[in-house]
Amino acid sequence: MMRLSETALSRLPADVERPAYDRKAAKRGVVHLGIGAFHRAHQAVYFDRALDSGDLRWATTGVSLRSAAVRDRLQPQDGLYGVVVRDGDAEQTRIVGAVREVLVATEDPAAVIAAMADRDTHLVTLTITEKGYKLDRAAGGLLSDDADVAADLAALDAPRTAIGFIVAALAQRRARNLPPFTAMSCDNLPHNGALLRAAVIAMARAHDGDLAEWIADEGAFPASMVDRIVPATTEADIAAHAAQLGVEDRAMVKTEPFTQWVIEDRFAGERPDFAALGVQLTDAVGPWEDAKLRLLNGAHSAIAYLGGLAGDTFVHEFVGRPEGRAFVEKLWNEAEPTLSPPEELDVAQYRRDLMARFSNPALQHRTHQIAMDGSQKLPQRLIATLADRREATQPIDALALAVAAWMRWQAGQTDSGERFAVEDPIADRLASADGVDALLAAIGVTLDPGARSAIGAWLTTLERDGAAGAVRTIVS
Ligand code: CS2
Repeated sequence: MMRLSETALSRLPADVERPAYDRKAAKRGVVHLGIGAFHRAHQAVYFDRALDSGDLRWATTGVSLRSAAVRDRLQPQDGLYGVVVRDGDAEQTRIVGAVREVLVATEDPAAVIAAMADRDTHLVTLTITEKGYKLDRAAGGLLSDDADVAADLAALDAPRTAIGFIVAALAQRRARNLPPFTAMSCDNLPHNGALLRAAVIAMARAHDGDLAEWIADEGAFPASMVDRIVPATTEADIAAHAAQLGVEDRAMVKTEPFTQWVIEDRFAGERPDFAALGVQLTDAVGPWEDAKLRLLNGAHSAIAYLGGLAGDTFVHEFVGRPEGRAFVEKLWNEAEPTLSPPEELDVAQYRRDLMARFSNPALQHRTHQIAMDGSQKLPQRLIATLADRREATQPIDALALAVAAWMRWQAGQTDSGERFAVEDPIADRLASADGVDALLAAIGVTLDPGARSAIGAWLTTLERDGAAGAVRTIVS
């Protein structure tokens, strides 16, 4: 079968949306670090719409920090790929043209720095996942015992971390009298803008105090909240997509209709007309971020561990059971009072929409995918909520069960005895941590004795009755 490419575009079925602009005339204005499925289904679609609107400054250079897999899929396709939006039985495909090229940082770090230091590059966006920031959550600052951080602190000719690349490129821009680009984290971390800024300034300071000061004064690190559910693409998805398109697209992504991007209105220079693209610009991203992390992501992680232990392959299976839905509602009842939601956010409606999004059977969002990297996710998704409730002397039943399920997950075995590998950057440390206190300590968390014993009690129930039993108990 023919591969998707510029020349194959004319063969696609008429109802497949495609770039309406002249791709060759588009200039690169964005470098994106971490070009995984999420970027392709989210930010790249916004930049594609900006190009479609006639503003040709926003083509993207994607960067893979480690693997060549995405480059090897996109390059033979001239950077083109399909975003397949699935909603129950309905499906709509858009071919995105915003990605001009993909660079693999380990192969050619100088090319990555050059792209970022180019005068036409105004935005550097990041989806490098929580662990990519290399932050020591317990002690604060950069991870001092990380080999890549140590290498970048010593020299930046061939950076290994995203933070190192940003500093190296900003140094070049400063040397050439160019303004800094705007660096925008699009990862699910609270205060992601401030975190990125602090990490970049700390790395810069290790090399050049004046550079660090220039970045602090002139740089811009807006916080942003991104939301779209993008499950990993499977071979079956690629085959179904090929049958529909009549050409093969090995870089496709599948997603839901919903998409949201809230950005702190703080830029160092040019930007697309974000408001016209449906992006919300605001002074305060924090309240949006908290609502999303604590309601969407908190429930996601709880579903991943409880559902995964009970044998659910997909999220929609868990919320397809009345007790699964009741559990999620209970978790939200606990989380909601800890929020100070933005005025524009109708939380009751948001919860109804979330439940509908989780229930979308066509997404096939795997519990094991969400379960990954729990040590990086738990603190902001569940632990902070739990700590806030303890502080306010409010009960923590569902939150405690969710945290206990994460702990039970570390044994690497479902309730029916099926073994699986725990995927986490500190998997070894978690495997050897025994009991509630040791597991909390491993992720840099301290909780009061009452909270710890509530978690411990649910851990005992999970061991005795399994996740399905524990969920039945908590909602009865
Ligand atoms: C999920 C998120 O994998 C996960 O941890 O909770 O990727 C989630 O799908 C997105 O944040 C939705 O915007």
